Amino acid sequence: MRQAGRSLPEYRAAREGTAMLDACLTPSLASEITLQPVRRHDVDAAIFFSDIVVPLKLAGVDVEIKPGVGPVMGSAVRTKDDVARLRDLGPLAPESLAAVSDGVALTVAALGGTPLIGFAGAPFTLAAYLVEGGPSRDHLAARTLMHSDPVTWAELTDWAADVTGAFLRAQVLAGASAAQLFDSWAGSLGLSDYTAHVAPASARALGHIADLGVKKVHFGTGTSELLGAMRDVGADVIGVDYRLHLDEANRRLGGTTPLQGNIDPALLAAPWPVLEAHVRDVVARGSSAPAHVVNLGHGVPPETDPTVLTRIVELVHGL
Ligand code: 1CP
Repeated sequence: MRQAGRSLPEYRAAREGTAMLDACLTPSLASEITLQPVRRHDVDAAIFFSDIVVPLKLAGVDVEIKPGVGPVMGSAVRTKDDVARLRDLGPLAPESLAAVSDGVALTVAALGGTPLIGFAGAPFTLAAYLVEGGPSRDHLAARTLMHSDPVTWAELTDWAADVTGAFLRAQVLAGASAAQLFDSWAGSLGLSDYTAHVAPASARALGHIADLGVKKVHFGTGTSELLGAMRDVGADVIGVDYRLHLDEANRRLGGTTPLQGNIDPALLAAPWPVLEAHVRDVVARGSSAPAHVVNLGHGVPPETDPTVLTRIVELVHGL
């Protein structure tokens, strides 16, 4: 999860000379990069190589992914007129998503039974990039707009929900067996802001795949106070970041919801006995939930030794 591929030398070789978004939209390359960690680590599922801003790009937004920075917009979306211009781009037509559908279909065929997880960014996280113009710490401009012009904010997040929902739907229709919605930056919101100004658009995004029968995972960071609200937008599984123990997350969710998580990425660089004890603890705490998908509590740092990841998978399979 989270730019996981960057720790692999074979990823860096495959990406050499190709801009990130071009790589995402080249089906054979996106498929090859998706398969790399499955081959190397023997994980039980793959996550499609793409990015949460791909549907924005396909809708016509001026966005690129700058190396070492992340998604950067040509201009920030700050005013009612800016949002109107965005909405004029219209929804994302299925034919605009051909490169995504083709990449997924190639990948599913090559995986031969190992499931593929499709994903998309949630409307708040996408709006945070659009309004800020790029990565930011506290998403101040986005949260200002939310309160100073709630109508424009709702128009923006509804547009984002439809664009990202179409991206997710294309992946599932092309063969992805589960769908993950990343609201990575929702942790900068309090519960009342989340419920009033964000949850409706997230429900709208997931609504795009409601008829397709795949399980929906919903993940955010710093969202320990939002877990129930994030489930209630229509998720089947809650992804938990590294800040909250899984037994406590399960308690907060009333013992009803499968969990995904939450090995602390910081410990990937710790001595093996420290990391091993942590992984065992994560698995033990996760066993309190109705089901548990083991993964990281956020992304793999690019400098991670990939052999450590292989060793974690072996350990978890043994458990
Ligand atoms: O992990 C994987 O490789 C799977 C594919 C994947 C996924 C699931 C990529 C490829 N991006 C994402 C999701 C994504 N992208 C999220 C949600 C998950 C999370 O919280 O990290 C977010 C917030 C982004 C935005 C983004 N794209 C960032 C973060 C910037 C910030 O604000 O901190 C970055 C660095 C990117 C670029 C990116 N996306 C993916 C890769 C492999 C890369 C790195 C490109 C490179 O340098 O090679």
